[in-house]
Amino acid sequence: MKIDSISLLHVKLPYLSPFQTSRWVETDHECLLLRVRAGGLTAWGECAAGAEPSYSYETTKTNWHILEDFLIPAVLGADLDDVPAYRELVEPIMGHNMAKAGLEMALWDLFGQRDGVSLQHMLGGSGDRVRVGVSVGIQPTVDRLLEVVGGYLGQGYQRVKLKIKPGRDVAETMAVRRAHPELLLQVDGNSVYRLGDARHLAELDDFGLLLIEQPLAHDDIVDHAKLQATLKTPICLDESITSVEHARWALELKACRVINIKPGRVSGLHEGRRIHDLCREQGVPVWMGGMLETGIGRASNLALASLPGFTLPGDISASARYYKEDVVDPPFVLNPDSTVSVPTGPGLGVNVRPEVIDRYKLAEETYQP
Ligand code: SMG
Ligand code: MG
Repeated sequence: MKIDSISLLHVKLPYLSPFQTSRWVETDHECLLLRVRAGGLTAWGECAAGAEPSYSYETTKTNWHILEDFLIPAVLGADLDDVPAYRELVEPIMGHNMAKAGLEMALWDLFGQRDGVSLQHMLGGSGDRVRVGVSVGIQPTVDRLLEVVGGYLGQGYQRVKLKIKPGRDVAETMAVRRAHPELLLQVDGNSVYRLGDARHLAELDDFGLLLIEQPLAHDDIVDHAKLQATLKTPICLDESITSVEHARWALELKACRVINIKPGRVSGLHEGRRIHDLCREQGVPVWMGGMLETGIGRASNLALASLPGFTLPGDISASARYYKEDVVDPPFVLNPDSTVSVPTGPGLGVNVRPEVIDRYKLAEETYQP
């Protein structure tokens, strides 16, 4: 298929409230959106990287550089008919998974629209809705945390993830568990702990958690294996898993019992599905992570999360959890059973609102063959 143009749109959407993890705080969602035009169709993608290298080394600026200088020229110079051809084309480019995944998302959308098939169908997903939860950032006080969690439960979320860090972990988790004895509850350390914290982290074993997400360093599956051996609670790896090979190594080493899949982190939906397939073969549960995406990335996450191995609720909340207005219409809403519906239209199946993107746009550039 001949591509007519690819545009990069750098946007910055303010969050309704700041999002604080163990190591950084975000007040806005900065990311690159991609618009691909071909054969009279307009397709969209979204890169998961933010303004700062805090979750990953990638940023909006590194995404722009890698897309402008390598990925976009490669795609504009080729005649691609499917995603595997794109994967082969970008394989020699090392790293920069979020940049690769953003363009791959737009190509899935394009090929889906061309063939009149939904992304869910292309990926092999099924069902009209996906079980979801909400990720709650670190709050100023325990009372405020209980209030925020209570607010989300009132909205219908049935699974809560708490961000934790040293000094803000055991007491906070205990307070939420005491207030909500039956709640599906999990915590996320975002790489802030070290193996020396093993005894302390074992105190979390008392709270019936679904999992402890990425307690140790992003590149360390060796100490995660040592830690998992001392904990009752399953460890779930997030930052450490950037490919299906990493997933295989982590499972072989018994570094985790659950894996969180984020298409951006693993270079795209294609690789995300391979990790799903590997975990399913081995009976390891997976769930869909979140990067506080706009409705474009959210539609993509929902399609992949409808595959059968995604047996735990995803970090895929309603648009109103994050933004005053979303870039898609209609926005994503929470169903009363703590699910979000999977789009059914061709490709991503969302209506993108260019006027909203324009309101939050910092820069735009279009590239042609
Ligand atoms: O709802 O998309 C969401 C947020 C989910 O907590 C969430 N993501 O480490 O899992 C994680 C964090 C990374 C956020 S980085 C901006
Ligand atoms: Mg995480």
